[in-house]
Amino acid sequence: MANEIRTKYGHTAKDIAQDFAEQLKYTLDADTYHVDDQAKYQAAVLAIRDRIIHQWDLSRKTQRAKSAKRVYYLSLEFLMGRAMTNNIINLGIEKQVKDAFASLGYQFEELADIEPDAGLGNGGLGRLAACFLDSLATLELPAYGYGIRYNYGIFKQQIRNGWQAELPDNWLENGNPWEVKRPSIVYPVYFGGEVKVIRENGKDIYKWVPAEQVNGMAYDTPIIGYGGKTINTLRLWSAMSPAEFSFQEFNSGDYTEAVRNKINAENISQVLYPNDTLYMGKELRLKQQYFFVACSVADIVRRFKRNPNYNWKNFPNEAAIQLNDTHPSITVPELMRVLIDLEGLEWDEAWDITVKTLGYTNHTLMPEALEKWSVPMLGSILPRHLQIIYEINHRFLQKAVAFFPFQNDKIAKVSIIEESNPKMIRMANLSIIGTHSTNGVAALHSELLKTSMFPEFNQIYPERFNNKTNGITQRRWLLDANPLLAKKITEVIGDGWITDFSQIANLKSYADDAAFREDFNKIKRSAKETAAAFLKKDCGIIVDPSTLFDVQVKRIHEYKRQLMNIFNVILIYSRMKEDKAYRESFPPTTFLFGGKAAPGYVNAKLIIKFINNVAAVINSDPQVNKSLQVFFMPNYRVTMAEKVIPATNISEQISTAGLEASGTGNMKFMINGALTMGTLDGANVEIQEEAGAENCFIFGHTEDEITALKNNGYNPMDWVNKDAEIKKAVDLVTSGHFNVSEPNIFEPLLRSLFEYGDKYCIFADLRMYNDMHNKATDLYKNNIDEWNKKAIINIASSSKFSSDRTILEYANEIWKVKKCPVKKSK
Ligand code: DL6
Repeated sequence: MANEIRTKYGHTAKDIAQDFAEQLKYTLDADTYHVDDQAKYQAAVLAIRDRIIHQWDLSRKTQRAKSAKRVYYLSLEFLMGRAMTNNIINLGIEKQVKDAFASLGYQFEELADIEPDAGLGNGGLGRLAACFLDSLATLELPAYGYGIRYNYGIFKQQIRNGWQAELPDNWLENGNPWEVKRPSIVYPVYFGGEVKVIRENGKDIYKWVPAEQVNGMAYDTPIIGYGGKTINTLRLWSAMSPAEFSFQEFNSGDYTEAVRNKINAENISQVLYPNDTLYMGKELRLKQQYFFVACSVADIVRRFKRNPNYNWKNFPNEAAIQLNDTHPSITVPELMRVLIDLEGLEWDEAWDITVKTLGYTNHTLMPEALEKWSVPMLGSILPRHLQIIYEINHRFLQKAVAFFPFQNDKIAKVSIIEESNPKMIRMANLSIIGTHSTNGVAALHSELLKTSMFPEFNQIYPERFNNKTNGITQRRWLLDANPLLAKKITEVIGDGWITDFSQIANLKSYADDAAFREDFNKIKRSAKETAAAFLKKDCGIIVDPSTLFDVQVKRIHEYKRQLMNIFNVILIYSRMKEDKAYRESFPPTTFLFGGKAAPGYVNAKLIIKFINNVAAVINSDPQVNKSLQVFFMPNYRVTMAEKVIPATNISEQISTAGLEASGTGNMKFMINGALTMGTLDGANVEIQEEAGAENCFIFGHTEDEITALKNNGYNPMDWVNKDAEIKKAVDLVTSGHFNVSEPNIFEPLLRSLFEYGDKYCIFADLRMYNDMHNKATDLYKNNIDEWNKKAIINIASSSKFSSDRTILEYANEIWKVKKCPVKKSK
């Protein structure tokens, strides 16, 4: 038996090829001759998955045997992308797998290309969660990611006549061979009904009598640490109707009601909400949040209670629960409910446990993104939780009054309840009050949380506020996404950087090595060719790999200022049209834009249309199109990022200072040797600190200056009128030059700029931006060697931006969790 297992799950190319053939034949009932691509892909995944299962099981058993404290990362979003290449790299079987498929006449890359992106997230917050899972497993920290198994991930974006159209992302259409369904791990989740108070032994007992039940079933995805030792779990919950309920109705003849209830229940995990920075207040969204929180808390409690000698006092020593933004913040009253109503603890003890167990990460400085739930709605869906929230608030306000005597304005600000009509529950306030740690995601952001967003809370709980600058995993974003650069780096500094990114600093001396710079140049060129081939196949865009690649990829949002970027392109275009010398001296450049707009965000969608219209005019103008090309790449996603980022020369990070919490795209570009064109916002500040100001192109008003500008009555027209070139560009736009056959379509954008005061201060920064951009293109054109030197210095200075560093800080300072090494089985 043991021999049989070793043969089947061995790691040689031959073992893998044999397993692949068996999966095709016995699991999928296909054979190597009559087989479609989907079956090939499924069999490939299953053959790889077979090599994960044993170590995965061993990881769980080891963590359990050692009673290790576990991290539970609760997130409504996990933007995982594809798993295939990443998994075989982390397992250390990349070569064997590739050889195995080659021996069968298949190209590994073609199989890998069949995998759909797991797009269960909107952008930064969801992708951060994915990077964190990779780091947790690689650092051998026992961890679970908990979220929702949406049937539909982030929509697919098509561009039709320049406009964004949204298509459903049915990513589970062909099943998901990576995941393991756990039919035995199912929890009931209740909604609605009422709370009865029963007096027992002189004590009030609260009994929630719900009106509705939904079940949550676990689906597990392995998260493989690099080296394949620790394999953690991403556990996603799928909503199901509880059979007993619908059967009752079915049997009593109410078939339609039974079906309706089933559909309502399953709706909960149907689709990811496609908004990242706008809180919508939808009932289904609240149900999603509670659904996954209730299942996750029940699962964590079940695991804790497996120890027959459990003692609730130890709960915070065994579990650290991190709330990824306020989306899972209903955990605060849910844990209190479980401890008090189900486990019989007293309030004070339950509160102590709750606060010690939970940590909260804030990801935004945009007021419109702060979640607030109306009291009547929350009360009708979660009546017991509303009671608990009121009690938390009551007790908290007694404390707050001592800090702010006779300062009702401050008390009103820190209250969990906003006294509006209807009253609203502020989830950020609840999160700060109900957890022991509130962190921002970059130094500037964390500072602004303390000084401008939550100063009163900082006065009450100064010890709770801290910073954890974001990071990205170098394994996906360099080793996997940029294999040639990764190989070159390993050649000169060894492969230690893969798991210890501080070693990337050893690359610094190579910035002075002419041969290395030359190699870097070739690698960048090759990455551009790869990106060009990808874009051609993926969306029919033809880019010229010999040009400078200037890239802005991220969600489309006014504060991220894609509009300022395209205005800069228009400045370049109009100058080229008039100035032959400039036209001839400008290095041929391809401006690439990518990103999704929230479907209901009218101005963001108009920005996409505007970029496309400007692109159409420029790309078809023979006077400029040799040197200037502009493209909007449809359906930007993790897989596209993996191709485009390694190919980039200029990384556009140009948000209005004080508004981007951190950014993580900025870090991905940096480790791939792009130079940052950016404002002093989010983690750009730290990128500049690490790389040195001379190796970045930083421009624009600082956060303080933006505040002062606004306080002094900022008027964009003043800035336009004092700059003839900008004025000309604005006139070109307002004259309809980019929408000749579509009169007035850009009116709303122009109104937002000139009638409603250019909220994001585009025209205050545009001149500095254009000047800095010209400086960058000049350098690229006139001294590519110096450019490459700066690029290498950037890579060598990027050690801080590894999510390994971020996770170690969370682990040591917030979670207090330790490594739990798992022995690697053969
Ligand atoms: O922390 C991850 C990421 C940051 O890098 C971005 O700067 C920030 O915009 C993003 N926030 C969100 C939306 N958050 N909310 N609410 O995605 O988080």
